[in-house]
Amino acid sequence: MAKAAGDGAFNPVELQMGSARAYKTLQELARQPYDLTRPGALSPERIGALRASACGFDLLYGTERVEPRTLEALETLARETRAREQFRMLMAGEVMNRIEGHESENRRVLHFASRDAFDDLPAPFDAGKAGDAALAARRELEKLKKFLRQLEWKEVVNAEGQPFTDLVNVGIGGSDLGPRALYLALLPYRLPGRRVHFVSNVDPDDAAQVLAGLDLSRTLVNVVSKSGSTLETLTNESLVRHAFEQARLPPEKHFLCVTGEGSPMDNPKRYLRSFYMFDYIGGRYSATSMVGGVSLGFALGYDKFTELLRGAREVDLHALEQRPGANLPLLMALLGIWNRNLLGLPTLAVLPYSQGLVRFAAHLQQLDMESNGKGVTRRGATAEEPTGPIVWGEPGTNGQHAFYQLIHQSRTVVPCEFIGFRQSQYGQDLDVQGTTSQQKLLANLLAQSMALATGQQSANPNRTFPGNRPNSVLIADRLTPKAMGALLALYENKVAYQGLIWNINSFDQEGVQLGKVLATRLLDHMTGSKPAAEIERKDPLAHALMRAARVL
Ligand code: G6Q
Repeated sequence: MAKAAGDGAFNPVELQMGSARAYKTLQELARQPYDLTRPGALSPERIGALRASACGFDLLYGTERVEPRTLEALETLARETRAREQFRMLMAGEVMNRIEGHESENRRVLHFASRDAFDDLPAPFDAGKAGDAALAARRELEKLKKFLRQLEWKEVVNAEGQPFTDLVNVGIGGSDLGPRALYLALLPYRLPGRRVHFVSNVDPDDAAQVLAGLDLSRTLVNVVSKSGSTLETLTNESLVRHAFEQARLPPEKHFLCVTGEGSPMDNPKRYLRSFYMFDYIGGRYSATSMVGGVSLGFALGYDKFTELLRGAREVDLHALEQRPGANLPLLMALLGIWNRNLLGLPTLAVLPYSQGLVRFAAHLQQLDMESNGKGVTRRGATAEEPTGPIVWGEPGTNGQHAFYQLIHQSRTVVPCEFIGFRQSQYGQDLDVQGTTSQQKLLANLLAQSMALATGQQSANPNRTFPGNRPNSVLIADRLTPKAMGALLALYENKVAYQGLIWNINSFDQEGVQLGKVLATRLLDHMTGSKPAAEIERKDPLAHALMRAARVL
């Protein structure tokens, strides 16, 4: 393959998965992938052998369509594309968010630094160009710790001297999905009497619904926007500020903000406290920065929030693991590449058997699809191979009663990633007809995984299920803050590994700009800030849009 395979310094953008020798081997193997439906194909030995464990999670992948030679070729692919070295370059602060030879973000990728807060968990290499990011993260964490203590010790209270009970997080995309998913996952760990609410949509009903029923006098509002210029967030901030003004409550005593230093929102006079995030942290990777830190810290307290960071940090360090088959995020990435590129399966269902993870698939949808839904390589060329899958999912067992028909029998094969926990979060369970609810939940998870793999033959064609539906099971003891941090980082690092192997930039998001620009043009027209005749003459697309807008 191109230059890359040589020793010493290499330019990651020159790595092409398609020209790796291992890729050719994988294409050969993909002509006859392991048949999970064959009698005895799912032997206990196989289930026991195709298993990897790290950071409290076990990955069972005997139900994927792989065998030892597939795994060997996938590992060789990782070596040929220098995946681990590239990952280390990310963590060491190299400028990896870029497209060579074209205008691009040209940034480091250092969400890892937001959890580099533990002296007992150092990186096994010189932090080099990432050192400043870790220092900045620790500075923000200190600010957060102080603020949370002030809330706890009632040094920061409302005008009547009462403690704050509620916090409304105003933000969208990466400034909403991750924090929301993590908050919902960790509800049982909340401090007594603390609740967090989320407003994201520019639909005014979102804010109206959240604000109804809140005692604003005891509510903090956390406005989160890295750019400080997102239309939805600024609009919602105005709606919520208006509600406070109507209630004769001074917003600057209730409003917090998380934004980029120097952004249009960086005006500490308007806020009770301002926290910062940085250009080297992408929105969808920002849940462990102050973007998630303020709302999660308010809900859980500082110590529990740092447990979450510790779980993520342990996984980041584990992601450097060299031993073949032992690096969990890399293994997940490689199995995903096998399904996506070699077996040609375009979607991925993430199915958590955990009510706490009710919004986790929504977060992963953004994390994966915005990162790896790319058609251009880091050299600016058209990507020759398919990249990120369409990610979707819902918690089990609810999903079983909804869309599992399709994943069992449709001609569209959907790879599935199951996630489960041995124990429930609340521990409130009962033996009903000989088993607990938690046992029923886990039995369903394992049964679905096996059923998808093996299928079923029947004389009745309508009761025939073809099987060979690749899937894996990720399992841990309990969904704690630490486990949540680890799970989050497992997926973040899986997505990053896939992008590195595909040679795409997983850290920009040009594709979300186009519609935004058009909407702004239409709004210009609605406010009359640009004469209609001028728009019609100069901009045929906006002209067409205005025609369409007549239905409004
Ligand atoms: C995430 C994206 C995007 C972003 C939102 C909000 O990676 O960049 O979802 O998080 O558009 O942006 P702001 O935080 O700048 O308001």
